[in-house]
Amino acid sequence: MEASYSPAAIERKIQQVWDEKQVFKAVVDNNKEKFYCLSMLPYPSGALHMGHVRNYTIGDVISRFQRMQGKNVIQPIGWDAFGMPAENAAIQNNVAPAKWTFENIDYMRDQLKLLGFAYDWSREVTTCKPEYYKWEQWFFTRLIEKDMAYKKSSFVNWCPNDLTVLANEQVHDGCCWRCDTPVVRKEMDQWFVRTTAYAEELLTELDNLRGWPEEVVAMQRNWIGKSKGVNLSFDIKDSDEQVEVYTTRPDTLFGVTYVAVAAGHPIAVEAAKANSELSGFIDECKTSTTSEADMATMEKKGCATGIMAIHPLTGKEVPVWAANFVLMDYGTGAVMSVPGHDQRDYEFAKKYNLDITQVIEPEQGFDKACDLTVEAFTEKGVLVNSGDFNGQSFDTAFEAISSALEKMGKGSVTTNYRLRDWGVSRQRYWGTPVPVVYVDGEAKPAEDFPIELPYDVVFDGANSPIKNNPDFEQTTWRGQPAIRETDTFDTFMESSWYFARYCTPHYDEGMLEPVEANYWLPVDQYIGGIEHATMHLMYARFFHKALRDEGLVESSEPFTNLLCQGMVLAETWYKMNGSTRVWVSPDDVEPTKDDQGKIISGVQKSTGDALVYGGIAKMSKSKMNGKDPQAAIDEYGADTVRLFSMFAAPPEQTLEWTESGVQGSKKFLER
Ligand code: L3U
Repeated sequence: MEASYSPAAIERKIQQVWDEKQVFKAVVDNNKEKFYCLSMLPYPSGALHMGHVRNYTIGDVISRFQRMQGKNVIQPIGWDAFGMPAENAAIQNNVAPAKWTFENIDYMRDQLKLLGFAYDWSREVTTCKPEYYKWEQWFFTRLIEKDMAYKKSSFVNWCPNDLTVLANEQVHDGCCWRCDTPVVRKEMDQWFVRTTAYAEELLTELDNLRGWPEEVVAMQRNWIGKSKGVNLSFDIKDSDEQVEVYTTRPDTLFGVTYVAVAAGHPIAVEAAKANSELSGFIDECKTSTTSEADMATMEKKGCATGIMAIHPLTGKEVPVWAANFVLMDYGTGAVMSVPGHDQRDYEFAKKYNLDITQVIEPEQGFDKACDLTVEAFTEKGVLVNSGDFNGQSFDTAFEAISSALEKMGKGSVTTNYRLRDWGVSRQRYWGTPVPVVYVDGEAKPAEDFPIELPYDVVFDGANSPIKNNPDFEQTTWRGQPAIRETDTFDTFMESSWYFARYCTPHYDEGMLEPVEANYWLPVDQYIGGIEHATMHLMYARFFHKALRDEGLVESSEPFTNLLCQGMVLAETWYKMNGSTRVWVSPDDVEPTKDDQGKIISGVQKSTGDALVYGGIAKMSKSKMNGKDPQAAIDEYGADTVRLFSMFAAPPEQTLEWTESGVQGSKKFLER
């Protein structure tokens, strides 16, 4: 019968053989070397994107190559299944996040199978299942016990639309990265993981990551941001108080003309009691951003506190200003301002008419002059206007000035990192419940795992259904009544250790079975997008070290080699509707090309409308230029899609999706 030869029937047959034989399950032969190949696990967003296809095809080809080299290979896959998209879908379409997530997983799993990737499905991990996250909860309580996790009240970036905190990196131009709502500052209790305890190790081991792209290593180094500097204090006039500041440029100390403190600094807050202008300014700062990128570009504003600080070396008085670009939870919440040699301080001084003093001059032969009527001179050079230190170079002056401060008991040399502790609390529902209970208001690490997130919930607007919910909140701890924490973890928690769990996915005596885990780890080849160069890859490196220090793994780094695949691009086309561009799918375009094959114009097939060519861009929903992998598979078959993904560009570079290119791949296969 014809039906039995239909593509769907053949697919089913292949599927069946696949499921029964589990041909790609890793069988360990002790005489062989191991190879752990891992592509970043997907969010179950609904359907595969071409970017996934590319990422996973690269991983599949590497695995196959290693298998053919005779190695024991594992190539696992799973689902990064918690997070806000499931909740937003729930709020919009009235479907429970769990149902939405599991249905998406089923659909996307079928798509991965259709593409013929040789995953070991027996290792599939789904991070929203209690059998997975209960170990994360257990581990977090271990971190609390070791003082590697703690609760602290702090100012956070708050998205009033999503009702949750955002990491600095999730704030783009002062707005939420997901919904574009302006972010506000809010003070609240948060759970933190002490990533800074590993700052030095995270930095030094970058030198050993020779199999990582240099670009990613540089981004990590920059994120850790180690600097050597001096902590010093300014006495406050007519008071016993002092202001502590940190500087990497003690050589410019004689150029300090004011001290800038955060709006929340105790000195500013105290002074504001008798100063309504200052208290108004402090209130205004409470609603502005804390993102570093935004700090750099936003308008610098300040307000004089009326307080004078005393320069530790010259004894001169300098005014103390409250400024919106200084953050209370960053360093000491105060900076010494050297407008002659720092551009931000310069702009602030110009705006508020504060003194600008030159204390550094360019070294002889240096190609840049110092002209303080135009801008600050920020290079290192030779000291001037600096008393006994005149004529000294940066290094000499660093030593001399810091030891002078040390002798007076007014300063000390310290190392500082830009890296912050990782705030892991989210106020949303669809995440791992933070495993903490409160007994008479006191936080206690939970003792029974999992603390299950109820799957069956009803949404009331954007509020988390486990908040103000007695069924979830009320519990006991060692026989006493207790209240559960209702915050959940940042989803980066789950993706920080999934690669380890894949080694022993069904082990139920502990988080990891050490023999298996140590056999497979570290991952030999990791493949994923450059968008994870800092947060995910830093958190995973941190977690691996924390797992090591818990005695669960022996290695110190999780990923030996890293490949960041390039973007998938496609043509964009639009027509004008008044002054707005209406994007049209490239599939619906009949282009006209010149002799060289260059696109000149195009016509929309479905309407006959004239179109404008918008160039090549990353596939995106907004530009309508995403090619649905499913449509491509249906049209050309999985082999063609895979072949094209691998051969149209080197893995690290951008790949331009063109129908003619794909047709060429198909012809090649047919031959
Ligand atoms: N779940 C996370 C994630 O990014 C990964 C954790 C390890 C934190 C690639 C694209 C992406 C990533 C162009 C896309 C992998 C979509 C999974 C995905 N990808 N493009 N999940 O589902 O490259 O870089 O978003 O390596 O449009 O596919 O992506 S994910």
